[in-house]
Amino acid sequence: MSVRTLMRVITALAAVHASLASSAGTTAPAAAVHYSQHCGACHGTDRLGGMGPALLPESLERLRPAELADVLRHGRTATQMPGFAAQLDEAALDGLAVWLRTAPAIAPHWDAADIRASHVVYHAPGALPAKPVFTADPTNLFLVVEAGSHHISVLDGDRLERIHRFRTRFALHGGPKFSQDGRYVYMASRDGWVSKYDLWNLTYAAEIRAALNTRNVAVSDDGKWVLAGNTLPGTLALLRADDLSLVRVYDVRGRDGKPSRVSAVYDAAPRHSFIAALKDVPEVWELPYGDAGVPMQPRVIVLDDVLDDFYFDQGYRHILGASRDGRGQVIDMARGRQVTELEVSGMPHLGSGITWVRDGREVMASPNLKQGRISVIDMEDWHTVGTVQTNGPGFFLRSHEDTPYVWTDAMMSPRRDTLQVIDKQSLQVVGSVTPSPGRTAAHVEFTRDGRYALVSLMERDGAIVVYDAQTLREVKRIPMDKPIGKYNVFNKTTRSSGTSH
Ligand code: DHE
Repeated sequence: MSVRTLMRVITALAAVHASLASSAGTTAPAAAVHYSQHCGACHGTDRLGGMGPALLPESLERLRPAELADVLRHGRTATQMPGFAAQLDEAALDGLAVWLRTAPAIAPHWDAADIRASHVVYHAPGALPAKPVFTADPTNLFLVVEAGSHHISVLDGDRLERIHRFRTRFALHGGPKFSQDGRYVYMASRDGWVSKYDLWNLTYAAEIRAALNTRNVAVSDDGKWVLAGNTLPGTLALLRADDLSLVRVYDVRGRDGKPSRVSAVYDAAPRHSFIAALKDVPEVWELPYGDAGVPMQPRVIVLDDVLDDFYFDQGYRHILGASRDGRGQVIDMARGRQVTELEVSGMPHLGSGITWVRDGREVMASPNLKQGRISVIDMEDWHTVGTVQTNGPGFFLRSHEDTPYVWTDAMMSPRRDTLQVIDKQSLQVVGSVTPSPGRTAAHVEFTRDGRYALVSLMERDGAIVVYDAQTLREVKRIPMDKPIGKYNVFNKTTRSSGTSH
């Protein structure tokens, strides 16, 4: 056993001991014992994950209490997670659920040495042939993230058929990011794993655990760098894109030293920089790409307010941001300051914003997480040119240069089974599709020619439902296990204005 492994075991034992000691007189000691008896082998004695995902409060944030209770009792289908209803009584299971949502007495630690120790290179750069092993057009592939059992399906975008399916790390989040030639795709899991997958050879190239909890990754358009934005700990991890080796960890703190989680990282290709949005301090960081071996120093833009959600114009000259109290602002990247306020209401989900040209002017729209309305904003003078009433609050908005329509969902409302189709010029709802009544449908992506729209039926026995983007008629269904997002190589690498980047 190496000194590092020994230290980890001692820390894990100390954590169990501390949680036993700190909670004497409650059910926590029993829960800690149950954890080490039943969970530790797969999820790590330190709760940081192993064969199973990390079980820290941050990792469980998105699981509703009823869902956690169900998983503890009955396990998860199509995974190795068993249920414990036969071994533990109700009180013990409830106690375990509470304990899992409580932060460990000793804060989990993940530094540069931990990151480097997690690094695996499956195929060294240049080791595999630079030629696809399949006949489909590699620029018109779709990647579909199936959250049910943590897989990605690779679809041929011309024949609309699955050509491959592979297992991913637990709970990918954020869009996978492609290299410019479309050969490699970089993915981040909520548990902090960054994976590089070789799409031409259909195999993983490298992986590294950049943090214990991660938001997303961005890839520089020169193909050299990957930046991971993390929430536990609050860091940015800069990786070399060729083998994912760690270059540098930035401890994220405001000017007053206050630590911050990272909301998200973006590649601002036209500016040759990364942009990191911070969650706990009113700052945005810009990190110019450096040459190999030269770490990038952040340029700090100080804001009036912490921004919760962001949209960048196509040239990355402006950031449109919304704060938690619903205030909107436009920040000029060159001047490094707010230039105007933005008229917003409800909670616009600017991260899912898109742009198109209307009456010769560029306009932008985003779904709203709290209201059934979409505001359309002029990108030159920032005034609201129109508001579209929809079925209810939604999460994603999508279009394509070669379609006259914008598609929106209402997945945060009782009408979560229906997507509405809005005319880009008249701003009127002109149609709708309901793939399966009563079942959640959201997230659209178009084929590279804009002819077909692929919709996710986000259920365990779900599907990708393909629609003719002109007639709105269903063309086919491809069964999937809770498909969430889907990503077309061409639309992403050419930065189509109808999709996210
Ligand atoms: Fe996401 C992208 C933030 C919850 C599915 N989500 C993003 C991005 C951000 C973000 C900042 C852009 C990063 C990128 O693309 O690299 N998401 C948040 C949240 O703050 C929120 C509300 C709470 C949280 O716990 O993080 C949240 N997101 C969710 C979900 O519950 C979703 C529906 C299911 C899930 O898997 O977590 C979800 N988010 C997505 C998807 C994208 C995404 C599918 C990529 C969209 C795209 O098409 O590019």
